[in-house]
Amino acid sequence: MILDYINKAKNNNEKLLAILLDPDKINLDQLPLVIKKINDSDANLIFVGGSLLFKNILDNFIKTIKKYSDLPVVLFPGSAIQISNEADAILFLQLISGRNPEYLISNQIIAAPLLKQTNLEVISTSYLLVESGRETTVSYISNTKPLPAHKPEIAMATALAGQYIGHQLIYLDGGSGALNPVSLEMISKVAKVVDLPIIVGGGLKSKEQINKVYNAGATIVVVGTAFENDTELLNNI
Ligand code: 1GP
Repeated sequence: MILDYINKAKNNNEKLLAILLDPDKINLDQLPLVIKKINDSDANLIFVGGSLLFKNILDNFIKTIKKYSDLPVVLFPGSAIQISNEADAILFLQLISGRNPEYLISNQIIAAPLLKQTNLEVISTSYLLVESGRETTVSYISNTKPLPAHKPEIAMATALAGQYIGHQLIYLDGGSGALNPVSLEMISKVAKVVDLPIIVGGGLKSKEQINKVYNAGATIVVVGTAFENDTELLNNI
């Protein structure tokens, strides 16, 4: 089970790296080569998702990943339509930094009966979108205001609420292509207040940055854009 794997990593103070693949940004015919790069990197997990999906290829995209890699594939959905039984697990996200009921409960109600028909491991996840220097696609599409970057105490209270609600993971995200990643201060303060494994992503571009994020308390770092730009980046993290 993937959640067990993540919890074990947290308990043993091991760090996990997830590469985020957006089906809109990678063509199916390029995918085998991209997967080979991922297999050669330090990645432990492959996340698949995006705020929008221009191409209706999710099943084939994940089938192709599975053909070339043994790494677990976890859906990181932008909405209830991004479900595929080809993956191993899905982050069942609640966008709790925002106040839009569509992303707090409506998408979840639409997704629930569909998920019941799959074998996916459903991992309930607090999703906190953090302000990162310019408007991100997630903020625009979800019609939610991100959490202020300089207010770690709001992030702490929000993450703690997610834990008490019963979520299993906390995801602190600056949004894809964030100008400024989530601050180390915010990560470490959230890590001190919650017991759950913390995922951090958005705008991470270098090994140094990634290692600092781990040291601040993240169990999983997610890299999307920087890997798309340089597939060698994630060797020897
Ligand atoms: C976005 O956390 C992910 O939701 C990854 O962001 O594409 O900036 O790496 P990047």
